[in-house]
Amino acid sequence: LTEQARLAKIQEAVLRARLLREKKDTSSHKFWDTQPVARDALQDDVSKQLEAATIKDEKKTTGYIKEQTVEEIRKEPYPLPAGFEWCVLDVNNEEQLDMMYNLLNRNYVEDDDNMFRFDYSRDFLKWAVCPPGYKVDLHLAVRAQKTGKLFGVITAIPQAMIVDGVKVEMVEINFLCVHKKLRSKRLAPVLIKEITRRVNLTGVFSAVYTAGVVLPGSIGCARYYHRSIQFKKLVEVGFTRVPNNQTMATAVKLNRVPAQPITKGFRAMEERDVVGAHKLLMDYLVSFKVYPALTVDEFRHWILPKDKVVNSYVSTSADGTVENLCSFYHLPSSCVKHPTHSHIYAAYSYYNVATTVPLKQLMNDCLGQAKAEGQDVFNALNVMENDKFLHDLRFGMGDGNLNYYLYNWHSPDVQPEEIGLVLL
Ligand code: MYA
Repeated sequence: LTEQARLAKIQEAVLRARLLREKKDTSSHKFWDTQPVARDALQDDVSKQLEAATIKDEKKTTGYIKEQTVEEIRKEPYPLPAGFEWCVLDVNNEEQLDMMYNLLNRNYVEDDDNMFRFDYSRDFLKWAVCPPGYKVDLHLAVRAQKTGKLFGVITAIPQAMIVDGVKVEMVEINFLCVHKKLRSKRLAPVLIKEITRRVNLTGVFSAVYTAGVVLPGSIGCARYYHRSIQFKKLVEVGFTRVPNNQTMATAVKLNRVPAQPITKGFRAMEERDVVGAHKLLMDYLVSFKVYPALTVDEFRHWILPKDKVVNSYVSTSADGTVENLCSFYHLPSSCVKHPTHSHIYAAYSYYNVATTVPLKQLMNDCLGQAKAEGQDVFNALNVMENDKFLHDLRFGMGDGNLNYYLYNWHSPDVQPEEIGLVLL
């Protein structure tokens, strides 16, 4: 590097560091401080930042934070508090699926005002935790020894990731949940340590996950945006409000979506599209810093339409080449306190690639389909190229951030538009 280029790089690194500082967590964490996740080495002293940036520039920024072998991994499960035991959940067994569903339905993620709580459907849970190569042993739960009642859960599924051009075998962690009655008793760290041990025994040492909370190990932070579809209902449940300069009638009108798709040949994706759509997506994802290395089978599992779970649409050229792809998954939230509305039906933007029409047009068609599928709102993160349509298609910025994390893998910090990954 020339001296000038080197200085420019350092200045950029310092600026990024400053911007990231607000988002990063520098407080002490009894559990996380013991784990192999990226530390936030940001310091107030600018000269130290410069030094750190210079060192970082020369240091390799990829690889394991802690090198391990399967032989070194503890063979026995971690101990649980008296009265509790480990179990695994076979979600293909209706009774066990029900147990998982009920724990999450009553105890999983809520908004800051505790008005809404995620209500992942049973079919969704089955889909989410059983991709090709899944292991029942990694659908881990804690139950009461006497009653068999579930008090905690955490899941891991296999997923190779590409991070800054390097392919890494990882797992995706999701559905960490502790029953409300057992909160703040340090059960979460035990669940995390035990799933880590089990994953390590399969020869995998890194993981990817997202969370609303800010913890050590974050590599980037995205924001949720919301597009009202059933505006009136969303006002009734307190999800949104009529803007000061609008009436209900104008707001409803402004939030209309196309009744018919504009994109020529737009239709639901089918098995015959899988190979072509997989190529289209993987060719597209290459331009991002973090994305899943999906095999054709994994792609088929994640994207082919499944009633009330995932919808996907394509358009093709005359010879059947898939040219455009858009998709969303279904994640309703229970309205915790509302007397009449039980749920908000929400579609979440998944993977979208537009090559022959503007992305904005494709996503507008996608909004129309979401409405036809009974959705009240369409949510999207500002990841990938989503910024290209959020404003024009009337998405409003939400108040929730979603932090992206890597466990035991060095990664550069990524901006939302450098992230090519949507977790469920
Ligand atoms: S994100 C969804 C998380 N779930 C919810 O938000 C549901 C509602 N909340 C709950 O059920 C509980 O509040 C949970 C914490 C279970 C979240 N990720 O037991 P505690 C740390 C990681 O006393 P509780 C998702 O599913 C916290 O900083 N750590 O607390 C991805 C503190 O540590 P430290 C978290 O409130 C999950 C410690 O836990 C989270 O009773 C990825 C306190 O424990 C969180 N979301 O229970 C998990 N929230 O003192 C990591 C709190 O150090 C996977 N904490 O600050 C890592 C990779 C593992 C595999 C590796 C393989 C190689």
